[in-house]
Amino acid sequence: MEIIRLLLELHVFFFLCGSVSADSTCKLKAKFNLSGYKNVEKKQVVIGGMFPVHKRIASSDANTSRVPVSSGCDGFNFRTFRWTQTMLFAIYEINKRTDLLPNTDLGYVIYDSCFTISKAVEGTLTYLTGQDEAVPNYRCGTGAPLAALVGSGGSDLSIATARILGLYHFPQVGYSSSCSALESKFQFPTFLRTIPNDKHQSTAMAQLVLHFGWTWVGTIAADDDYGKYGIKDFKEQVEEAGVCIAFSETLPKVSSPEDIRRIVQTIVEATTKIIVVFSSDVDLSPLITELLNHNVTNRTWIASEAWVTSALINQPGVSSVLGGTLGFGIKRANIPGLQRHLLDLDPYDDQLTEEFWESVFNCTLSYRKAVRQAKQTVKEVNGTLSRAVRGVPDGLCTGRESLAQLNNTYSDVSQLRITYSVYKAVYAVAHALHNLEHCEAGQGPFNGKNDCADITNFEPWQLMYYLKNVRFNVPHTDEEVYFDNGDVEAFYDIINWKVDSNGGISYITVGQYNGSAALEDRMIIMNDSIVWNNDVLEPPRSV
Ligand code: TCR
Repeated sequence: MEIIRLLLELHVFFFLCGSVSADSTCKLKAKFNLSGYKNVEKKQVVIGGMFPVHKRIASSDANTSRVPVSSGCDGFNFRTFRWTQTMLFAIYEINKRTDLLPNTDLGYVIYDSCFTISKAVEGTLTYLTGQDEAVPNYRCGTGAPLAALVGSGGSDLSIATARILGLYHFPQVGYSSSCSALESKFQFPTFLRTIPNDKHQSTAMAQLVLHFGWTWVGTIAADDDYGKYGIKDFKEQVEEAGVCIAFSETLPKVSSPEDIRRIVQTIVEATTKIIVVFSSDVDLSPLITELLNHNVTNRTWIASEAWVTSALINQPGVSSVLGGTLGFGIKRANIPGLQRHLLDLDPYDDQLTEEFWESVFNCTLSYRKAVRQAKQTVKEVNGTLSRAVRGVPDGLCTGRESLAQLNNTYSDVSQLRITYSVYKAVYAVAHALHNLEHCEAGQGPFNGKNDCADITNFEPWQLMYYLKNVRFNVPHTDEEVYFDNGDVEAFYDIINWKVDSNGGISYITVGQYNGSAALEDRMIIMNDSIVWNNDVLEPPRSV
């Protein structure tokens, strides 16, 4: 029982917080010296990260007669685990550099938000307090300073965490929270992001619809801030231009087969063949499965960025339903060295990596667990224990399996978009810290005698100043990043799903959208390169 409790708790503190150091009053323990070099003189700063590595929290029993525990999580997401590893990769890179933070090592502490607001809030409180119990307004007295939080995943999670962090003037850099509501600096004073604000994407979608002269469209939104605001902004703009909305559906957040069946019914009965979907891939995938079961073809889908290149949606067989999809993707990049880093993963690094390994290879790393499972199956089969389980049990893995041979979205580096955004977020924090560290006394920005901050003991609002004003070029791509009221430039690729000869789908870039260009120059689209559903070359008509 104790072990189960411990395991459940570790989900939140999976990387480092679980390893409580006995010798210190501060329970938060970060991993340092990632670069491998020994430099005892180096100062240390911790960056927090939050990623939705699991897709949901496990349903808890409603038993109130025993001590409640934090819920466990289910559904390992390989794509978001790649984002997590990218944060580590960026930190490795930075720690190796001699021109960026040469005298300071970055450590990290990472939380799994399990795609759930309550977990994100729990992680934020833990992060702020450095305690297992969530007591805000307490920071580790002795430990290295906490710099900023990179996260927390979806907009609904970031809205929750940014409200708490804002209270403590603590900076947060979002890599995938794109909802327009987060632009309000009045409500979210310390939130910045490296993903463009969705108001541009909604405008781009509206322009796309008007470009093709579609007059009837159906909309589907996820039941969260991302879906609701995205579709609302889209609707306002198309309706103003005279387009009619044939139906507006909302995808359920918790599994609900009836709701999904109802949405399929609506789609089948509607006369419009154009459907705009603002949703994450996780929330959309049950609908796609059901549409496949009902063989609902001959529709043109307009995809928001969160599912446009998702392997969770682009499963074998979907081409009949989703071929010809048009959607928006944020800037893509190649990050040299990242794939090597992803493949060189050590399964025993931490609890989450172990879980990743076990789900990817469908095995267990623990000899004991394998024996226990084998016993269980034997028992189920013939009611008695056999000797067979005494040898090497089935399903045990060695930890030396090769990731390279798998065709897993985790190590697929062909569509690094949110991944690239994570990379930029970590670099933004590092550059801000660098500028903070290299402030010259007498020329610093702060009022009072100490016009510079001290990297070994700074206040969160002092780092916020530097983050707001940061301007840097991203390694390998040379893209210039800076924040304008917390937002970055809105640049999108317009992506078309083309069915190839073997029935698979390839993503073809058929245009671009630049939110900061003059109105008439914003969208460039190559009409002739677009392949529509059922391979026709003419855009569908919406009636
Ligand atoms: N913004 C969404 C979440 C999200 C996402 C993704 C989730 C985006 N892109 C890709 C999974 C995969 C963009 C939000 O909630 O703001």
